[in-house]
Amino acid sequence: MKRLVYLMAGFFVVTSTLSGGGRAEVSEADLYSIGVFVPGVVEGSPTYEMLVAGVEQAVAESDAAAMKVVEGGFNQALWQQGLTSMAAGGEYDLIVTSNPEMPDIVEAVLEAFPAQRFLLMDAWYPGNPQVHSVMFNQREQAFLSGHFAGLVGRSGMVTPRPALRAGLLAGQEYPIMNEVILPAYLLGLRSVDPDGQVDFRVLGNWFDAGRAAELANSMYATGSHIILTIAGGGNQGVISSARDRNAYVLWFDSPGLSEAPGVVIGSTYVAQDRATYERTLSAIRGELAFGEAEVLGVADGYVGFVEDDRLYERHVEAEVRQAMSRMIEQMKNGDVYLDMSLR
Ligand code: RBF
Repeated sequence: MKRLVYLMAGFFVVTSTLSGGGRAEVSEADLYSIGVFVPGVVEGSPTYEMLVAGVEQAVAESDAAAMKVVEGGFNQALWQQGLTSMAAGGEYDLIVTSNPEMPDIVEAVLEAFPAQRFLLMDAWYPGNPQVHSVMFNQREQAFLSGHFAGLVGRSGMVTPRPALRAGLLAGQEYPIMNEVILPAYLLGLRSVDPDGQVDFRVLGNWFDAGRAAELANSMYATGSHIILTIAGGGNQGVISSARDRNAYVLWFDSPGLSEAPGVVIGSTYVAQDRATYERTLSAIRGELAFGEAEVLGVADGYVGFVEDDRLYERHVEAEVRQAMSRMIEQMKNGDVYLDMSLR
């Protein structure tokens, strides 16, 4: 049984999740204590929802752990302060968080609190004995998205057009977005149409669905048949724009076809929930290798494209699905490999 407590603490909303049952012989002080820092808010953000779910599952499975979720909110200038106060309290055996920018943000916290351990998801931080990090091969993930966008653009699902144009909406610009996701998405599109172009737009935040809808309207009006949306709560604005125009949306990170059946027609996923669950459980058991940085991709089964969904069969032409399966197979068996290192 789970007990959820919502508290307002300064600018943070704090959620405590403690397993209630079967705890009689373990006192609070003996529990392995986990603080989850969400850089943003949980709701509407695919990677953060999976992050919290993964830790919850690990805590539920262990009879010796407790967790608390701290939402850092959308003001990024406050995140380091939020993490510092979590570490300063000395309350947590482990702080779990997720974001490609976290390595820079935790740097000072690591130095100030050398006993504090971190599990950084969706981030790359090798060689620090306080940190275990897990990064997903988003080059593969974005390539699959672009390849699918190209296949759909050349199918009977859209009116024929000379050169393909596919949209990408990002919450903000950051190195992984500009140097990995955007170029790999373009590469995937051009694997189908060598003259394909990506219309890249930036929302400027991770919540404004109204503004996201305006940007999406403009992208569809200027020829994009599909938009890959990576904009947190802004994603809902892209869906409403696509629905009005009978256009298509591509989801990222969590299986998203049921977000808007027939509108969200393709979705990649990263198994952030499973990866977080597994690493957190290892940490609780004292088995997690701190100092290690992992990169997980398609061949490892942690990055993929959703095929086993009836909505996918219903709304995507068989030829597109078959071509997509062939590409996924080539990535699984290593014939197609996209290196995740930054360059
Ligand atoms: N993704 C979300 O879904 N919601 C967010 O609030 C969010 N905030 C982010 C803030 C920063 C500074 C960065 C670099 C990324 C953020 N992301 C957010 C993106 C997310 O962590 C992940 O990188 C993307 O979903 C691509 O996998």
